[in-house]
Amino acid sequence: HPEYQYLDLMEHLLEHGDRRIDRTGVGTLSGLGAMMRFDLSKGQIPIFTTKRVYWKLAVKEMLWFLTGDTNIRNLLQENVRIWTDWPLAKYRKATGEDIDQVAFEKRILEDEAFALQWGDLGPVYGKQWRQWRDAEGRVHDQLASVIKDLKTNPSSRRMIFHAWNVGELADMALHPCHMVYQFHVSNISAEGGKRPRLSLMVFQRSCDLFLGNPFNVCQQAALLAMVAQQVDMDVGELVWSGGDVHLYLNHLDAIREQLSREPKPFPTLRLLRRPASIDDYRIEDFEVTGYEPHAAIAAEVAV
Ligand code: UFP
Repeated sequence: HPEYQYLDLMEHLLEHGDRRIDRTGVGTLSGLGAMMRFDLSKGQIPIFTTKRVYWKLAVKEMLWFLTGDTNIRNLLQENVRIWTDWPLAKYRKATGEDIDQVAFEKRILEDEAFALQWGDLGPVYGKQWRQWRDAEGRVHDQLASVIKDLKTNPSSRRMIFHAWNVGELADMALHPCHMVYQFHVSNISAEGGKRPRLSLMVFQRSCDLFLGNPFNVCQQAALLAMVAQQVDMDVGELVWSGGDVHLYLNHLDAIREQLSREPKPFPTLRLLRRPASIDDYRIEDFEVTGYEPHAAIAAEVAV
């Protein structure tokens, strides 16, 4: 079962990970360099099954990246709360006010001026993907360029979008974790005849394997499915690669529990509609069937 790539990586780090301090102060078991490959050509989506993954949240986050937005307000409107920690910490530090997360989110939703001042994450993923500003002030829609290349020059080895904009890192709530996306098309021999097949490789420089990775691979697979649909190609493989892959020390019991479970088959993803462009997808377009995971396992995010 392909999920063993994930479980084996966590098990390896439990046994051999380097126990070290990290930015958050929680501490990790860490290693450098990992790869997982998921063959998605039969319509599967890698939503891990050894604990319940809230895949709609992950796909909604991906749809939010695609809009180019960087404020948590639109995420909260979709009931996605995974980015609140950072602006909340910033707000508490700046004002000294001991506001709880629910009250902060309520204010972001109800008060647009407050959201503008306190809800923005800086130039994170969406900004870089859709509006990368270069030294001359020109704005680049990297995702649109990739889609154009896929349609006109699919053998290109330059179909990349990238979020590590060095000059803007200091203004981002969190430096990009999944930072490089590279597309690749197979079945494009000169003889033709076969339908081209689109694959995606992602490089993620830093990965919280227990909480972050299940989200990341399923949203990346969703992106691959959307782009393939837009360029009329079949879906091939998702190749996920990680730099600093780590287990937070406060997740270890939860991870041991997860490792004791047997994976079940991956579910199937179907896009119910063919939107006019990559900008027009909605969460209702994603139909996932056959997802029967083990129970969820809760754990704290390191901020
Ligand atoms: N992280 C992920 N996936 C993500 C994301 C963050 O695993 O999509 F945004 C984790 C990785 C790391 C932390 O544990 O968040 C980021 O911290 P740092 O910037 O110090 O690597």
